[in-house]
Amino acid sequence: TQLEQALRNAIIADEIDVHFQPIVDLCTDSVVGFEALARWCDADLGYVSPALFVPLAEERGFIDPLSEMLLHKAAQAALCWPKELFLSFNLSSAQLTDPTTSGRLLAIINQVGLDPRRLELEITETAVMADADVAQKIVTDLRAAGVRVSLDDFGTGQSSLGRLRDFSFDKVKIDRAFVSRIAADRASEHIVRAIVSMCEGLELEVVAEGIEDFAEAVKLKALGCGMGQGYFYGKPADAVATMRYLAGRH
Ligand code: G
Ligand code: G
Ligand code: MN
Ligand code: NA
Repeated sequence: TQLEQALRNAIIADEIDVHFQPIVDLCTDSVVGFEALARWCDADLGYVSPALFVPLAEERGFIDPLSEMLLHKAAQAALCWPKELFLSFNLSSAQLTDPTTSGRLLAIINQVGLDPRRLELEITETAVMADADVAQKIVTDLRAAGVRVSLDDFGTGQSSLGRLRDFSFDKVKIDRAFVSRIAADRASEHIVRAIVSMCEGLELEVVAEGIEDFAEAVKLKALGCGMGQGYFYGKPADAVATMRYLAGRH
């Protein structure tokens, strides 16, 4: 297809960029890390969402070169940030079905010189389910190297609770579907309260995604949620704008 060819060309020409969205400590309001998000603006097609081109790359078998190129760029950008800030990077389902993934990702950050303890990988419940044994091995290998692993889009997939029991995660990211309704809807508030309490017991960190206004931030903080992310704190921005954002907060 036209899109597939354009994407292949963009990868070869190194035209896929990576943007960064701040993740903050809700108690202190300070930035603790950034999530890397792929961005592609094609000359002919215009802006193409990663929600479209990431699954396409997976389906056509070139997610590895794409993801590795993005991690390389993201890790290089993270080297310029204060050392205490982490880089959170999304992995897709296909990457979690290949046991060589962990070694290749570790080789990239090693080559760039990023401390593995500053890297966090986001995986979804759906991705874990594709091949649970292989995914388990990848997660174990990464964590043994000091990389942290978070369960992304929590609450929207299937059998989330079983995953928390069987897998060793470091962090849970509450899907913005709950956050966006937290001020208006009691059910979402109860669900978030329960997730936060469960994570406390399991000794997992919690991030609320998609915080868009002050009221949501206040509510999540009151519910004991440790970290937050969303347009209220900052939209995804390129590496240069991210450095400016950091300078502006000091
Ligand atoms: O930024 P947002 O529209 O920007 O992202 C849409 C979706 O694409 C999200 O689910 C996000 O996790 C995913 N995504 C963004 N960048 C990457 C990436 O580098 N790798 C993978 N696997 N998913 C990504
Ligand atoms: O699936 P994942 O959580 O990785 O995707 C993150 C997605 O959420 C990206 O598309 C990102 O641009 C988007 N996003 C981040 N913050 C907000 C927000 O406050 N509101 C909305 N609507 N989307 C957000
Ligand atoms: Mn994510
Ligand atoms: Na998410």
